[in-house]
Amino acid sequence: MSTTAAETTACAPGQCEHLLRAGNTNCAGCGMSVGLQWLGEALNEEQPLVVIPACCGIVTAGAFPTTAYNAPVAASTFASAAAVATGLRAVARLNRDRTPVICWAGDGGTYDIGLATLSAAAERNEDIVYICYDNEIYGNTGGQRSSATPEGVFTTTSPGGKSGRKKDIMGIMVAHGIPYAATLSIAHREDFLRKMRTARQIPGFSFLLIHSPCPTGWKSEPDESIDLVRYAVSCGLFPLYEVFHGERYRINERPDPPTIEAINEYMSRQRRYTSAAVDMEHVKREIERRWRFLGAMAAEFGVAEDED
Ligand SMILES: Cc1ncc(C[n+]2csc(CCOP(=O)(O)OP(=O)(O)O)c2C)c(N)n1
Ligand code: SF4
Repeated sequence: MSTTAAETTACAPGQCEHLLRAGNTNCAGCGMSVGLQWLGEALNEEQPLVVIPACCGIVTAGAFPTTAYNAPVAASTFASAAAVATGLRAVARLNRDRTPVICWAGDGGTYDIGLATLSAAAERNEDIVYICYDNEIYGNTGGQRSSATPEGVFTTTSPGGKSGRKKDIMGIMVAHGIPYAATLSIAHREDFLRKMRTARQIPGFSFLLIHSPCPTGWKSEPDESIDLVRYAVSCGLFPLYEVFHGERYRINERPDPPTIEAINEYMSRQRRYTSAAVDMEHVKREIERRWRFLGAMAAEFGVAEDED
């Protein structure tokens, strides 16, 4: 009997869950490390093909012939991750192989430099899971601002604190009408794993956005990373929700009405926020505006918990 490509790339039993091997170069407290470990767990012994553009995640791979990834990884240019994944998917399809093809990219590669090929792959509804670990800066090159950087954050290229709001990448991806888009937090493990599995199971293009703490860039304590992203969810700054086929919304966690105290609990533990540049009333109004929109969409076009 012939061996399929899927069989030749299958992990040894119990091995694939360790997509990220020990001894990698990620900083202590890096959200990317947790995200990669949970991605491996969610795939449940399926070995993916992973495409990674320039970002901290490709530094993690290390130098040939050693690597911290327990899967084949293709390093792409910043701008081409989704196009390279499209090619890998096409070859796999010729071999009748449903090996998961995953893009793993930072916010610089997603919101900014890779957006054109990301949009094109989403529009063609390629059978790819595109995952953005959003640490809200260009981390790998020392912490420059990206369009994911929140208002008021100090970076090397926004020394007085960034002006202007964080780009709504979820809104952009949802507008493509893709089968699945979702936000994930490493402080919400079950929700995280479920969304990873949903993305894998739904045919066509999925987009996952992980809020990914970066102690080096956020100037926070590594052991506070999980607490920080938990605060971001509970104060309403990072909504946990999913959208099916560009129109059916499900909110996974409803925060209390935002308060300045709750927002401050999140910001004050990170030295990247310049208090002079943060207009807390404005941040609170922005959170309320976002939640009015999400609440209205879920009320009008909601998906029940047991309906996908
Ligand atoms: C076209 C291009 N511009 C700039 C660089 C240099 N560069 C490599 S990684 C990086 C930052 C990536 O930021 P992000 O995608 O947010 O991932 P992170 O480093 O935060 O993990 C930059 C600017 C590059 N490799 N290619
Ligand atoms: S710079 Fe930030 S994103 Fe990059 S490895 Fe360190 S903690 Fe992770």
